[in-house]
Amino acid sequence: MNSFGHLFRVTTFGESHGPAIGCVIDGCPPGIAITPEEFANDLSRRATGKTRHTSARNEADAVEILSGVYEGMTTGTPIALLIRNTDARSKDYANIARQFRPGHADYTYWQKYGIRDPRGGGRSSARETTMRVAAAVIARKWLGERGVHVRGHLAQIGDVVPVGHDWSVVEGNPFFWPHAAQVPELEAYMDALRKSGDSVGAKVVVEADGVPPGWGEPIYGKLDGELAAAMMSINAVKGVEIGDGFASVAQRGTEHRDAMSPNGFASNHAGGILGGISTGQTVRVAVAFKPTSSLRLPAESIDVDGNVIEVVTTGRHDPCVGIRATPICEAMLALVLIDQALRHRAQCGDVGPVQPRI
Ligand code: EPS
Repeated sequence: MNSFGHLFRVTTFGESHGPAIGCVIDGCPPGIAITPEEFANDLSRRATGKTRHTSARNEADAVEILSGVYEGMTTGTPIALLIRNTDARSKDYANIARQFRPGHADYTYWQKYGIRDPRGGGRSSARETTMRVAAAVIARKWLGERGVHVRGHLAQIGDVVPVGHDWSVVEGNPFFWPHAAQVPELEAYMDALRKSGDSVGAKVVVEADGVPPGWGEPIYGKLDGELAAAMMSINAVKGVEIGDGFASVAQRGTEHRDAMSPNGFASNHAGGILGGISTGQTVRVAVAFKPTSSLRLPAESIDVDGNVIEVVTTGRHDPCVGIRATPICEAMLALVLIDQALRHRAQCGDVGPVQPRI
């Protein structure tokens, strides 16, 4: 399955070291103004090669719009976006083409298909997430015109957590970190980690403001259910929380419930979703990323013939893939929201900022 969404349906294709990656967006509303240049900012936020803390692969990530846009406007027909791969170094993967990296999808791809493209992780590479971010640029424009805005930040690297929170500093450092005073500490942490050859996990928090009450299907298409599936579809994700998430386990009902008054809710433990439907509050999602599995530190493993081997991964890899995951999680949040908004409009007829029905 390489398609995502019901009405705003995104299909991605391509491998890390193939000639190109791309997507087709079907069901996009007509009349959204869009130019190739508008993709650059979000794609650059996600890209490798921008700082020493991510993989050194340096892709231009230039978007070609092949269809669905006429005179700078979406036409309602399928939108095809293409990005050519220009900086793949497939020789880095020659030694491990028949080996499995512990913790990597190359083992399960092999078990499932009996064949895999080992170059750059093939289809399992984070390279694929480029197209989700590209598709979400269009989704975010449509949502923005309706007062819905998505943003995110890194909320943990290893055991380091933010000790302050200021949205205005998030875009000003390479970690999407919400507390500027900690950035030198993170730089030193990542430099030491990279030197050691090891990797580390991370947590991303994304939020959507301006979501009106009512988006989400009550049973099988719950907004939180689709958000969990969307976030879990990102490479290296091992956990998703909505609102207070796993902290809810230790809470009492009197603490967790969000009191209501004519002025709105007094708190937001629910993360903006009740019964699978948006409440009108901020939708809040936290996403856990595992440590990257491509390591130059030797590990015991097997090859495709079942022989015991010692695997060493050379080449360019992220020591913490979560560092550039904030734009990807934002993209998935936006893609779920536009799809749910269109479904809500199809069934209930209203979309956009509405007054809570209380
Ligand atoms: C990746 C390995 C690296 C990363 C890549 C993801 O690729 P390569 O080994 O070809 O240099 O750079 O990520 C991207 C290129 C991207 O755009 O996200 C991996 O092992 O998943």
